[in-house]
Parts: sequence; structure tokens; C-alpha cells
Amino acid sequence: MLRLALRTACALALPCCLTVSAQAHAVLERKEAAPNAAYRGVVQIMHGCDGQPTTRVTVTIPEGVIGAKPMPKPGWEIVTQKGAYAKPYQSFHGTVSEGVTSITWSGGSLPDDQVDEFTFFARISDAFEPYSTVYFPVVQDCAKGSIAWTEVPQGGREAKALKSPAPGVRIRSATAEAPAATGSASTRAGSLDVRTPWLRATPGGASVAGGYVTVVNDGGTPDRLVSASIDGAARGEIHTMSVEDGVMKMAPVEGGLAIEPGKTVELKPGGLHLMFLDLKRGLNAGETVSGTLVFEKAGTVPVTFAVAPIGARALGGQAGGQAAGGHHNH
Ligand SMILES: [Cu+2]
Repeated sequence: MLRLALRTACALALPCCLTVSAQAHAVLERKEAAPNAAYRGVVQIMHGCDGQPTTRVTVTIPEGVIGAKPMPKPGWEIVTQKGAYAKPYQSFHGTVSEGVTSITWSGGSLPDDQVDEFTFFARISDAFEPYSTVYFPVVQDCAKGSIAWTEVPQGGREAKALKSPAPGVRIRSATAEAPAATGSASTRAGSLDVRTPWLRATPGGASVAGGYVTVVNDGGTPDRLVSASIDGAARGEIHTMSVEDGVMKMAPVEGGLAIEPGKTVELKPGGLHLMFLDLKRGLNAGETVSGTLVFEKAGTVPVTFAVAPIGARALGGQAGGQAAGGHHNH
């Protein structure tokens, strides 16, 4: 088996590479899943093996992920392996004790300079703790050579420290699934209560969106919001907004935003806010967008942002027009 040196060109060329598994060529499109719910796994192959076309992709379905079924793919043959689960799981149709344990697509040829997706559906059982990560090892075989994206971080190491990390999916907490669009969504993370994350819909062509959330620290120790991300945006920043000489100005918050014990920090239009940059697509009112907030102590908190209309002052509020946000100047 050929183990490749990772090419730096990847980091420059593709937005995939901005995410945690920095240089992985095999990634999962959806990096979060709800426990005890359906999961649509899309394995994205971003490169071949050192220039060689990809001819076979095998994904291992981990224990606790049940009822896996591949989606047919024109030009590719599918072979599944079935086996007994380590224990029985509850499913829609009663108890299941066996199922697909690996899926292989072969017979096609994906050139190094093209990308493709290999899709399966499965159910994430209730066997996983909230905020744990489930790994789906992928083996990528090429006309010449092969890469095993099968490394799983051990003992607190980070996935990005690995040379060929297995694609991982983080399990959301059950509370994060509360319907965000109602504005009542609240996610608990340590001593923090993360409430009502929302985004403003973007006007046509805009590549920047404002994000808002309320964080309550009812514990006894300070914490700090250090970063934020949403699906479909290359990066997120935390901004302050102030008026200097009659001009509204924004600036990134250096070193993160302190969340002192006993305090509520409100990120809202006209004040502190999140800013998501380099959007791949526009945001439309009424939809929801998955994202994360990263705190120094509470860690990475998956959240679902509800999208409110362009210029909205609050989730469920009325559009406020130009003056509301100032993101037009960004
Ligand atoms: Cu801003």
C-alpha cells in the first residue's frame, strides 16, 4: 500500500480543506448527526492517489450505525458486506441485530482533478453519547496505489494531527434538535446555555451573513466564545460594532468573547455579532443552517441557526431595513 505525502496544493484549492480534517481527500459532507435519527452519509472524494484516478471506494459502517443502504451510482458497482451487530438495536421495524457493515463502490474511474460523492443512508442508533464522534473509515483505491482514511484519534489527540483521518460525524445533543425556527431553541453545554441562534437571510449575491445568539453562563467560572462556523461558509468571526464619529464600524473581537459567570451575553443586530464570510450560497428566510460555537471551556457546541428575513432585528421579528445591520458595508 502506498502512503502519500499530503500535498499542500489541496489546502489552497478546495474549500473542503478549510474544515477540521485539513488535508483529507475523503470526507463526509455532513459532519453532524442527531442521535437516534436517520443519517445521509455522503463520502466526498476530493483527490485521487498522487495523481492516479480513484477506482474503488469502501466505507466501513461502524457499530451503532444501523440499517445502512447504499445509493446506486451510475457507472459504479456496489457490493455490501453484512454482518451481525455487537448487540441488538431498536429501529422503526422493531429490533435489528444485523445489517450492512461495509459498502464498496467499484468499476468507475474518478480522475484526480474531479470530485465525486458516494452516498448511503443509515440510522444513527441511540448508542452514542451527545458530542461524541462516530468514525466512518474509508479506503480509497486508485489505478495505482491506495489510501486508507482509517485513523481514529486516540486519547485526546485531535483528528487534524492525523495523517489520514477517518471521516468523523459528531453526534448532536438531543436538545440541539429542538425546532430552532420557533426561536425557543436552547442548547446546554457545561455551565452555558446557548439560546436562539439565528442568521440573517442574505440579499442576492451577498457572500457575508450576520449571526446572532444569546449565551447565558450560570456557572461559577468564566468561559470564552472563541470561534463560530456554519455549513457553507468558509469562516466565521466574532465582531463588535461601534459608532465612531457617526460612522458605524465593526472589528473582530481579539482573543475571543468573554462570557463571565452569572452573565448573559447577547449577540444581536447593532452590537456584538457573528459574521460568516465567503458563503457558498445565499441564506433564505425560513431555512435552518447547522453550525458550531466553540468555547474555551464548554468546547464545541453544535447549534442549528434559524434564518430570519433580510434585515430582521430579531428571530421572528420584522425586517428593519438598511440601518439594522451595517453588513452592507462589509
Ligand atoms: Cu461584522
